[in-house]
Amino acid sequence: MTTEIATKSVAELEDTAYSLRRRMLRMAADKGEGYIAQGLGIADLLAAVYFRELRFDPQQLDDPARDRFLLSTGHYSIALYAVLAEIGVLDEEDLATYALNGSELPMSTFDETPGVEITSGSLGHGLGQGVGMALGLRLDGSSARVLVELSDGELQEGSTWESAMAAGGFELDNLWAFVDCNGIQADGALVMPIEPVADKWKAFGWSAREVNGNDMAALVTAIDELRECSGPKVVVLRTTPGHGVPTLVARERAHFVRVAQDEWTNLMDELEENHG
Ligand SMILES: Cc1ncc(C[n+]2csc(CCOP(=O)(O)OP(=O)(O)O)c2C)c(N)n1
Repeated sequence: MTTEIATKSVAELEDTAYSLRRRMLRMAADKGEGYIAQGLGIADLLAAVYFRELRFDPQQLDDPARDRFLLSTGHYSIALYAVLAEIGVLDEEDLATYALNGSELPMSTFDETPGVEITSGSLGHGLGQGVGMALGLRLDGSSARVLVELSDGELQEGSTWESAMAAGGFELDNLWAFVDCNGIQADGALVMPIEPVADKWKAFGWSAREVNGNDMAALVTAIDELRECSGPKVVVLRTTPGHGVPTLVARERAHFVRVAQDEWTNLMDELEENHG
């Protein structure tokens, strides 16, 4: 039995995204490092997905009728753990073990962690897995949907476009993609030119919207509009790595953040100061 987990207003979702960012900063501070900039960038997406779109019961994680959220970018795990704690699937104490040896919360996601649908880390596979799940669900006559997060870096991988073509060709109404276009990859800016992103998805038969992924009202509107469309749907999110924490936004190399212990307190102060 699936449930609508919650339907929050834009203002409430903004507060939820702030709460997710606080949790992420605490996790990174405990560990002393992490992929925090990307996590802060997609906090708004995770708040909107988990508190407005995804139909599933956190008490029944194996329910075959649940909507699935796949985080293709395994290294963004810190963001997924934050939202899983927010909905009560993970405990507060679990979060303090982020990326420690032997932890249930590895730095790249593992499907044995409660609430985590796929193991990731090797990029470029999430959309293909999503297509397979969406096809399987359709064959089973299920109304469950598959929502896949992926990154702009993954748009440089052929497997992503093979999957996009298959989804368009099979007219998968039950498949969504959310592309985090944060403009960075491991060593700085994106290596390959990927624009025009939305037009490429449309060419493969997807309905597409492009929004500022850190503007909750715009994000929610895009999702609402796409829900009415048939076939696969994609939201191209222009996000800012480190959103909410100016020092991280200004940081030239934000792919992996490691700072001194007292500096984490300053980053948390900045997040609080910037919360309207
Ligand atoms: C198939 C594959 N190639 C390379 C890597 C190494 N790697 C880890 S994160 C990363 C950056 C990828 O960029 P993007 O997916 O856009 O993520 P972001 O820059 O937002 O962290 C790379 C290349 C990987 N994990 N998987």
